[in-house]
Amino acid sequence: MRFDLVTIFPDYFHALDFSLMGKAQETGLLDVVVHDLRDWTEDAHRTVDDSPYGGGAGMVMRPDVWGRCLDDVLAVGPGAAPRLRRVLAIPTPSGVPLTQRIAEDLAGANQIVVACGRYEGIDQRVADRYRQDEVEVLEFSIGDYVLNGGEVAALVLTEAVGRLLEGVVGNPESLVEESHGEEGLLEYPEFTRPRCWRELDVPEVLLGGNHAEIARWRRDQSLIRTAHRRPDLVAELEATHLDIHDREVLVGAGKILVPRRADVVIGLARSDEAGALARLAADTFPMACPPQLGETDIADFIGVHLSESEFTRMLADPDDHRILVARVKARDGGEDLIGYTVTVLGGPDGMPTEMVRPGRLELGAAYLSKCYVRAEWHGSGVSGALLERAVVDVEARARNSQIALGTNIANKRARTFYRRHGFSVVGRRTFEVGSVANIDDVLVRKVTPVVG
Ligand code: 6GU
Repeated sequence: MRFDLVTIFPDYFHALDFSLMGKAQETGLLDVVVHDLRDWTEDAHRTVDDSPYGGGAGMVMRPDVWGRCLDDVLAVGPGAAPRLRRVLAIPTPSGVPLTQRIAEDLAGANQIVVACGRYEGIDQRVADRYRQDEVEVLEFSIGDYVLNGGEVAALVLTEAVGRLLEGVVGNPESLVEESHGEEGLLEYPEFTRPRCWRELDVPEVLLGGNHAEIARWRRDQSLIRTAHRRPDLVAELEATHLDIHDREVLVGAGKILVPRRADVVIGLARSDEAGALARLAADTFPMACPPQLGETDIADFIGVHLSESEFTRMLADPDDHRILVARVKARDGGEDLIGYTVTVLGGPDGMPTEMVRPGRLELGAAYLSKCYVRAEWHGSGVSGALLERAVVDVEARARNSQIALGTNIANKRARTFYRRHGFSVVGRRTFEVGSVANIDDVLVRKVTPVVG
């Protein structure tokens, strides 16, 4: 591959004599030729620019000087080899954004000529004329900021394309596992020795040899980073490439993709949300009930346990009743509550004593008494994100070593969900809904209190 870099500052490109680009030039994988545009001027002052037609600040580079130069460098016209793939790349802040995809495409060219403009740029007819000469013309930008000239962008293009040529980068594997890979996710963070540096520890999971766990952690980090740093990339993600765990992680980072794209925030319920919580609870509670339960029994339960005044009471006691909600931006600009959890941290009447199973369920366990998401958002990952946030919240309060819950034995969906989140069945309890005594599985998960 041959690069011809045309500039009025040839010294800029000494940078390409170092490191992998320097080695690629020495070994002949890469041929970089730098040209001084002023060699194609014809006046004593070696002038390359003039004032813009139509007025305005700054100077514009003359097409006639560029034309003589590019004719020579591209060897267009009679005698040119037509099968060669030639590209004229023109750096400009108004060009198309340079991407890895474009770099990969350009790596298949035979010759790339980069025309570095200074001042306000190059007369537009230069790009337009060479397009007619069966040269691929690419006006490109390297980001949304303004540089003084195209030289730095030319360096960027040369390195981005050059490193993709076979043999330039020693280990070709390092070309595939990088940010902006096939998946469209940013790379996960990397760590090396020392294990503890300035009181910062390397994440524990990376120190063990559990490769599945490490892969999972790294993917989580990639998803979270991408959501926080590059929402534009999240918008491009293919929902079908994301499993339920991926979706839960993305929800924790503020992004829902399924069933429709939305921004979501999980946080503690506010004291003025008792009414909204009661409505959400009344809408979602019936879904967890077994089919044989009558409507009046369900309505009785909702009236007694899920009333606005019950939520007001719980919200007034945030030390013991932790209520987390998931909020999405509503179409009218407001917010909708789409899911919630209630965790009772304990104290004398915290854990329902009928749930306690000595040796398996501790008296001091936190009790996840509610975890519900509106039916239209099932499969979004919101419930898993809420549950994991509830666990973190329990851990942060450092009062409990377990979290326990009950779910109707007929609710297979719930049992599968809680198992996937590290819960296991330790026994059963009865759970009254209206006049009916139902049988629940009791499930438990260990939590690790955060000390300090
Ligand atoms: Cl390619 N050229 C200049 N002058 N400024 C830029 C740019 C290019 N890309 C971003 N800013």
